[in-house]
Amino acid sequence: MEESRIRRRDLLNRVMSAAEAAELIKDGMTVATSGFTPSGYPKAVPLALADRASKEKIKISLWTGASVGDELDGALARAGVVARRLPYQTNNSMRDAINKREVSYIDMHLSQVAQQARYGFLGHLDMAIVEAVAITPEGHLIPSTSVGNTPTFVSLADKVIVEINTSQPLELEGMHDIYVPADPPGRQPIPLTRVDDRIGTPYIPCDPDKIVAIVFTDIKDNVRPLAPVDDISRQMAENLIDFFKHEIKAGRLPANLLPLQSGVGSVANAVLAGLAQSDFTNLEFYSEVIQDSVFDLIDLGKMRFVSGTSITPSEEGLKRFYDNLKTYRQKIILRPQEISNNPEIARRLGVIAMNTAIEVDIYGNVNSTHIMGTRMMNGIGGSGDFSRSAYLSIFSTPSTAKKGAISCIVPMVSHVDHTEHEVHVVITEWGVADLRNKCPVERAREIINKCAHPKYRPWLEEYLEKAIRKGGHTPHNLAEALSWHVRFEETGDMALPSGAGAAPSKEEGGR
Ligand code: 0RQ
Repeated sequence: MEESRIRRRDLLNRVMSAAEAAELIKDGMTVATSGFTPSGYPKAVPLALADRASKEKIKISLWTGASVGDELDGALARAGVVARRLPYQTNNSMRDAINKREVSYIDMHLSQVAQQARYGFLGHLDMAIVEAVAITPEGHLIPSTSVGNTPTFVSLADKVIVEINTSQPLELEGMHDIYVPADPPGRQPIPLTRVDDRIGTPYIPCDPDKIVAIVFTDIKDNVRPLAPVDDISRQMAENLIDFFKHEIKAGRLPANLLPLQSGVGSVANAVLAGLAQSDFTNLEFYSEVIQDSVFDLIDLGKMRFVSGTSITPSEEGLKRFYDNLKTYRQKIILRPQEISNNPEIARRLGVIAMNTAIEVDIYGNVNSTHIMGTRMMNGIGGSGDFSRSAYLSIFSTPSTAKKGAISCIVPMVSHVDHTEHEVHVVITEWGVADLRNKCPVERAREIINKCAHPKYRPWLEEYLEKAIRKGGHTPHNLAEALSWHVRFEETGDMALPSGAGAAPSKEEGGR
């Protein structure tokens, strides 16, 4: 077993227990790990580190690709080990610690993390902890179910701990394509013009002298369940597909669309599930996360090729991926997130970016990160990497949240992640607002009429008409603009204008 996973013999003597490897991490260090959306992150060493923190004080800065599993973010947050964290997370314990400001969180565009680390913007990197399926005879690393920022972390770190995960099949070898661009002023165009182009190596280059510990583990990726596709998500998916058909008819999209990018979460998965029910074929995917519905599209013969940085399935999805690895290997490439999310490539390929909003304002500004403008949910993730460079940038959200008590269409978003300038289309279960070639007031009418829940429309219309009377290119009543959020915080409900009726029930469109 050891020889098939560690093919360089002089490294065999660096095999040790997770507890011994965790001892190599010192108080005050910056530690970067593999892992992207609970896939391919180290598990045994972080758990051992959390255990050690119960006996001695240890604080680290933690960098990852994106979100990682509870063995890493959860265990370390609960043990109070993390002082600073970047660039993205989805873990309850980590989220709590961030919102209590026990952890300083730097919420970053995911494509920019590796280059900012190389530019020296993020400080010195002491240690990289990397999950791998094997080490090559040269000492290079074969990643597992994600690539993320690992190539850059390995090249920058003083030392590397490798976790060989035997639950990750050796057949993953060959699925990765590792390419790291040179930094300015020497940067060249990335030589990728098709979704399935291979431009790099199937391994992560690593100086074997940096490898200070090798730990064996068989802990599986702690993947997240996906909510079943509900009526609201199904309706949003239908609206999206109608919109695509309309664009094809108008000559603005080819019959097999353009390479698709899709965000994380249940809404994004449902939207893709809708494509599986549609007539589209020969689709291509140039995205970061590869969720269950992508496997459906491959199995149905509707997806020609998929490029991403991580396999992000549910538990059943992961089993299905392993069971059909031979087939999926032919159709999927995993790249560093700097390449999967690269704005240069998104614009060259003409990606259709489909991401999810927490709330959208009547002018098209999108909040994807902050609940009520203050509490961090996850982070901007890769959404902005794609939205600003996409051929078409689409944001979807149910029209209401919290069983209808909150309207997701508001006069002014309480935090801005994606501005009105990069949001082309907004979709809710009620319809599609096409914001292209529209001035602010035209956009506002389109969003209110097509996307807001009918019970909130009168109040939004009243807001807009009053604001228009005050004047300006983008009319607002600033004193009133965020009053919905204030009212929700005070009463637990967004109070409606007189005569607008009660907030919608869940059946009527709340989530
Ligand atoms: O709260 O879990 O307490 O019930 O927000 O909302 O409806 O479950 O939606 O799972 O698709 O996540 C934007 C967060 C949506 C996600 C976001 C509450 C709602 C629920 C989650 P509960 P849903 P989803 C690629 C791209 C940014 C990163 C990104 C995200 C919870 O898609 O993190 O796009 N995106 N990356 O009740 C108060 C509102 C609300 C609200 C929803 N208006 N007010 N609460 N909620 N709307 C991937 C990567 O980058 C890795």
